[in-house]
Amino acid sequence: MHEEFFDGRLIVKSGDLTDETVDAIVNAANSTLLGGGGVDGAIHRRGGPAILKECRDIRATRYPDGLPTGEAVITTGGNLPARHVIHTVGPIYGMNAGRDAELLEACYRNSVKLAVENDLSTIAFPSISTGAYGYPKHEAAPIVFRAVADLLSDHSIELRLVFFSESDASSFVQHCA
Ligand code: AR6
Repeated sequence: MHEEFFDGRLIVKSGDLTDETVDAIVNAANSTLLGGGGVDGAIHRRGGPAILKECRDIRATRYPDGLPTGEAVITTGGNLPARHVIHTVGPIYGMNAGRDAELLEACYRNSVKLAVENDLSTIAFPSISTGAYGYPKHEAAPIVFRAVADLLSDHSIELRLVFFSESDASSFVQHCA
């Protein structure tokens, strides 16, 4: 599926995030920045070692204790069609003293902030935290939609929300309002 909102500036679709030809795709990483499963694994597999090398350098120089939840950093896209990867750490659902929604929203906001600072204007997101990190998809949907609506009104950017399955994408559209 493929649905457009806000005059085409938001695309909600199903597919593999690593296929997106955009300025940046966002990685649902963990605080180690050293890879993992899910979309993180797919990005590093297809993007190649240049991404991991930059992540290691970021850990060594800026985040020796790991990237905090809700923050974002940027690397090359390596061999991906996307020019860059923005790595953010979503909240592990239920482990943040009631701050899950705030932290999920921060992932989207800080990723876009970093993109804009780097003069990037097309950004594709996965459904952060809704896999291994257990965020219920119907609960994440309105939080993400509101965050994205605010970001589109504040910046001249184009956003894509890329869901792995057709049913995740249509469930998002059903629950986002
Ligand atoms: N393209 C688009 N969406 C995908 C893809 C893909 N190639 N692969 C998975 N998804 P997850 P999280 C969807 O688990 O919940 C990793 O091990 C998936 O269906 O990737 O933030 C990290 O290293 C789900 O809806 O991320 C962390 O340790 C969504 O992406 C941890 O998992 C997010 O699922 C992060 O967990």
